[in-house]
Amino acid sequence: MDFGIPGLRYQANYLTEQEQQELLRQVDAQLWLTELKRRVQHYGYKYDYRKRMIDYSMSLGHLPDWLTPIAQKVQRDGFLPVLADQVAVNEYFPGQGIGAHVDCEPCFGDTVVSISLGSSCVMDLRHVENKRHVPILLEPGSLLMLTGEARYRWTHGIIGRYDDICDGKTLKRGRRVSVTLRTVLIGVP
Ligand SMILES: O=C(O)CCC(=O)C(=O)O
Repeated sequence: MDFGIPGLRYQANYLTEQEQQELLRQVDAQLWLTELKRRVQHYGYKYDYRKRMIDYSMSLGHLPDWLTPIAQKVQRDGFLPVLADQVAVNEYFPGQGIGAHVDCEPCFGDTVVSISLGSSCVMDLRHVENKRHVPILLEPGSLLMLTGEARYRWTHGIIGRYDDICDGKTLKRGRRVSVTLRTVLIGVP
């Protein structure tokens, strides 16, 4: 699907039903961090949301075995040029969202990939200068890739709502879990 945003790719049904269920099962077997309003998990490196930074002291080691196949698949399918070394899992219950932001520029590489599990939701993309707004329905099992202009010149965010209106239909939100894969940029210590 073409949303007219250079550097954005949306791939519906990137994961099969079975792959989605298995990934969600693994996510739900792990510990959650509760420092934000929504629960998160970090792998590879912890990310400091307040300072918007990452350094070597935040290394958590290699990605766990259960995440490696999905990181390899994303690289193999050409959505990330190298293997992701940082993964953030976000959990959203109906009413929860994430503020509009551009992923930390000095922290993460040129390409960011997010896989949706559970419920659908609408993500809002907004051009940082001309404020053009493009809502995108993220369906379960889909993959969103942001690179270049989409990564740096557009914010992305999710309004904390209980339902989304899409093509005139009201879509009730359920629990959504996203798995965001990135590469960390760190200068030589
Ligand atoms: O939930 C998502 O798909 C996006 C997550 C995100 O933007 C982030 O972790 O920075």
